[in-house]
Amino acid sequence: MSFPKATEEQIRFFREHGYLIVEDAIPQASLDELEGYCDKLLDDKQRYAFDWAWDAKEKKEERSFKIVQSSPSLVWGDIDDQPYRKWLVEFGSALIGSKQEFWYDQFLGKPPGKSSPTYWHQDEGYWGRNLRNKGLTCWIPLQDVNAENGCMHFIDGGHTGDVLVHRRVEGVASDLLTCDPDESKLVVAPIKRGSVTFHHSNMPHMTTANISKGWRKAISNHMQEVGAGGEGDHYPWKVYVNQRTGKLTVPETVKQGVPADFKDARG
Ligand SMILES: O=C(O)CCC(=O)C(=O)O
Repeated sequence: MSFPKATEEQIRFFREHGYLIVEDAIPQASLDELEGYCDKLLDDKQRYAFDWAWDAKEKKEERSFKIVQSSPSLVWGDIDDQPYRKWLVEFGSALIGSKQEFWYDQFLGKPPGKSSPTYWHQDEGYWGRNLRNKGLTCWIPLQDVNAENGCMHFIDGGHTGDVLVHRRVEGVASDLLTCDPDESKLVVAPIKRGSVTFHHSNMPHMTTANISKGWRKAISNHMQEVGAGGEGDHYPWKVYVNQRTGKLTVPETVKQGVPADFKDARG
C-alpha cells in the first residue's frame, strides 16, 4: 500500500492558502473497510451517535439525526494501526511544519434529503486558545462529494486571520457553532472518493446540506501539535451538550458572563 509524500509545491500551497486537496490519496480497499465500520455506527446511532444538528424542537428520543456525529474509533479496535491514519499524521506534519499527533476522529453522516449544513466555523473556535495555530484536519469523504451532497468549502487564505466570533446556531440544541467569514474568497472543493482535503485549524470552513439521493459520509481526522495538550482556554461561546443526558454545560473558565438560557439543560 503506497501513500503519497507531501511535495514542496503542496507544502507551499497549504501554507499560503490554508487548505489542500490531495487526489487519490487513500486506496479504495482502505475506504471500504473504514466505511464498513461507519455503517455499524449508522445501524445503531441511538447508541453510538449524537445529532450534531439536533433540532431544538425535538425531544432527545426523537432526534432526526440531520448530522450523525460519531467516531469509527468506537467500533474499530485496531484503527490506530491503520496505514491511512499513520499517513495523514505524517503528511499533515509536513504541511503545517510541526510534529503533529493524531487527536480524535469524527464520523459525520448526512442523510439524503433531511440534513443540515455544517455551518461556517473554525476548528479553533471549538478547541480554544490552547490550540492557536497548532492543529489541522484531514477530511476523508466516503463517496464523491460536491456542493449537492456536502463537500468542503473554504476561505482562501482564511487561516491567517483572527479567530472569528462564533455563536450557537439558532434552533439547534447541540453544541454546533457558527461564525460569519468574508465569503469573497470562497473555494468550493468537490472531490472524488479516494481524495481528501487538509485544512489548518484556523481555516473557516463549512459543508453544505446533502440534497442528493444517497448518504454523505465523511471522517474528519483532527491532529494537534505534539505536547499541545488538547482543547482548553476556551472562547466565551463554547458549550458542551451531552446528548446521553441532554445536559448543556459551559467550561469553568467561561462561566462568567454566559447568558442565562445557555445554562439550561435540555431534557
Ligand atoms: O463533514 C462535515 O460536515 C464537516 C466537517 C468539519 O467541518 C470538521 O470536521 O471540522
